[in-house]
Amino acid sequence: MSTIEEKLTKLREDTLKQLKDLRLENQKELQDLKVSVLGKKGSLTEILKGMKDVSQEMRPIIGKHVNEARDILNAAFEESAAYLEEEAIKAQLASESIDVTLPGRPVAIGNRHLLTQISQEIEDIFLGMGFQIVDGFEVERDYYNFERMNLPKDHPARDMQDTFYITEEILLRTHTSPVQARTLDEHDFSKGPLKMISPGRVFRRDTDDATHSHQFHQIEGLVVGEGISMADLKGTLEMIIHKMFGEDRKIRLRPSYFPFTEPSVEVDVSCFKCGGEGCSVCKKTGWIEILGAGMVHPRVLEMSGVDSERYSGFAFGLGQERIAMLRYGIMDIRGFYQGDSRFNAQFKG
Ligand code: FA5
Repeated sequence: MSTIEEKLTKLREDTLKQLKDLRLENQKELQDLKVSVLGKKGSLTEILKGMKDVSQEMRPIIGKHVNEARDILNAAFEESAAYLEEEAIKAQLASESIDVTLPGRPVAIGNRHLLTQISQEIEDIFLGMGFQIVDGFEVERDYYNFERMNLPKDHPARDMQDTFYITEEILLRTHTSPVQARTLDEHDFSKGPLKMISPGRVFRRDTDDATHSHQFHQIEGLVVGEGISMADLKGTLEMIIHKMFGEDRKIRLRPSYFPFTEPSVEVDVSCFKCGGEGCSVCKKTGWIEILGAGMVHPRVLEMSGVDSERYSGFAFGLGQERIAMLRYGIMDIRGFYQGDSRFNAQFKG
């Protein structure tokens, strides 16, 4: 056997043994070994350098052995690489296995915002009485927000509801009352009386304090038909307030002024904090105002082309935040808008 053949055999045996002993996690070790054996500067190339000393007739034989050794080693490297890869995948799968017997993680279930709950509850009560629910525009025309509510330009009562103007003619609505004019325009009285409520967001240039916000929610109510009287208004208001706050809650109707109703009233409910004694929440009066109401002003009907001699109606606008505050003893209106889930989670509905 020539020296080259001996070297080849030894290289083959050593390499195969090394491959066997290779640590499983070690792809890099495998790669290094391959380079050191089969690479350009590897042991096989080194052995081949001895070919120049081999006789002419022996060269093809030795050459064949070299090729054989190279093929065997290449195949062994490929096999080891595949084996290592497979083992690595197995190890990864084992470490990531799912234990289906473990209990599941509880999913946090949220709840509707308290203001949504209040408006849905009120909607349900009125739907049960045959009212329709109407949507209005938060960005409204001065014409509907004021003029059609009997507040012509420069009317002093506009000062009660200053707002945010987008242009001279377009503003953020100060109340849900413009929906009255829009639905009166549409309603066909030959088909029966108009009975609607309209919940939504309104805006005012009010100073924010514990009970006032520059953005809040109202629910407008409107009933127009033949023979509708103040007694219907009072009965409806008493019914809704008792349903929302309980039969024993005290209610007070105070004469008031709104340009779009005549006569007008303001409705107060006895204070949730002091029960009527007088405290900081009710500003020492014992009462908290929750809504404005009245008999629809004949001019509002006429502007929609409704015959005010034949038809009459009542309207009201209640503050949703006030209702929620009264009901749950919420001391600060700002809690509704801060997006703190701890606030909302208290009212699971
Ligand atoms: C009005 O807005 C009238 N449009 C209501 C009305 C409708 C009267 C139909 C007659 C007929 P007022 O400005 O009083 O009225 O507001 C109605 C209710 O909204 C108040 O009773 C109060 O509960 C609530 N409210 C008013 N201003 C604020 C505010 N800044 N923050 C929170 N709630 C408010």
